[in-house]
Amino acid sequence: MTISIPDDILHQFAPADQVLDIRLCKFGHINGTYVIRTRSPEGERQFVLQRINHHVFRDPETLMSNIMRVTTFLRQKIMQEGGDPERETLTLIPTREGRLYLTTPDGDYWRGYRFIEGARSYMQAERPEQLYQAARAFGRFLRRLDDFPAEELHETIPDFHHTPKRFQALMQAVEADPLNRAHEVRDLIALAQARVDKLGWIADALKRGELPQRVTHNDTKFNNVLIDDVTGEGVCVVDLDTVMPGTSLYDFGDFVNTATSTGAEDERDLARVNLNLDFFEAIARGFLHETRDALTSLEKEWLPLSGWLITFELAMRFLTDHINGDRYFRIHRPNHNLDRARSKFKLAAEMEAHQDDMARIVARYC
Ligand code: ADP
Ligand code: GN1
Ligand code: MG
Repeated sequence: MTISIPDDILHQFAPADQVLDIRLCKFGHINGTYVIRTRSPEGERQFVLQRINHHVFRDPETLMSNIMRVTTFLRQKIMQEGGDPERETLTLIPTREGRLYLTTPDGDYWRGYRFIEGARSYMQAERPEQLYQAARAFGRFLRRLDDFPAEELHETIPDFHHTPKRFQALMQAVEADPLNRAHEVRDLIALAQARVDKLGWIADALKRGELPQRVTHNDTKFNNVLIDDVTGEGVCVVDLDTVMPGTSLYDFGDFVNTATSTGAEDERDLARVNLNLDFFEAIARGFLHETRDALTSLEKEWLPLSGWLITFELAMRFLTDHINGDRYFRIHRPNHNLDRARSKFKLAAEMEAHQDDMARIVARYC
């Protein structure tokens, strides 16, 4: 399929006559990501062009200001540590007019990033070592932002990981039931209702000030880390739209959620969806390698359960979107969000059954 992007958009980031080809990157569920290859007198190069989903991110301007501040801060930190700021953090490419992003007359928002060469992301891990490296990258991201004033960042999606509010949103969807889908998913709704008392512990502890507020990534999916082709290290954390105040438990929990299943996120054969404890161990080892000295004892104590909570939360989010008519997550087939929800509820059940194993593993690396 030939992809075309209007010249007036491309032109803001590269002269249109230098564009060799455009590839669509299919990894994400939210934004539209394209890799543009160009040829100029200086040679061939690539850059990333992204259309920000402004239905999901309602205030792109403050979002972009978060990203600018965080990447500038990271660049300094990386240089102090003797690292390579061109590869270890994202770099925004300003528009020809010197802006951080482009707004089109139809109300779309576009931004450019330097392409990080010699690295790529993967949908699913093949070996525990890859997860160890990716977990280290997310842990390093958290550690490097330890002294960034979290309260100065905007909340790009309010209450993003507020699990009880995610439950309420599910109940509202069931109540409204615009496509008459709720009766087909009664079993899943009942699963969520049966655990309503177990959903608030992180939100409540944050409110009471028992957990430190940190700058967190909040979307720590395995494919949001670029893995170096040669060294295998997690070289750069990408997808910074949800970087905002949060807790380390969101980032650890979400990574466990996206990376420990033996099946795909949308696997229909639930017999294939089990918890891979070797993968979990690699994640705990990598994350704690970077964050052990920074985390409080309560954060460490709750790490094992955070995986369950964020998995359960995502299961409810997929189910909510299915009932609402697939308005949030991009789908590629009918009932896609329902398949994702079933797979996530199964993974969460596996985590419930293996809590003791997970706690034993985390304790080994604390
Ligand atoms: P989404 O919000 O849709 O998930 P991402 O920002 O995660 O979008 O981008 C989608 C994919 O594009 C990433 O998983 C990664 O593989 C790739 N990617 C993003 N930014 C870069 C970059 N600067 N260099 C190389 N690859 C990138
Ligand atoms: C979305 O954008 P992407 O694909 O990296 C979602 C995450 C979910 C994830 C599930 C902003 O992430 O919260 O965990 O899908 N991002 C947003 O695959 O909602
Ligand atoms: Mg992504």
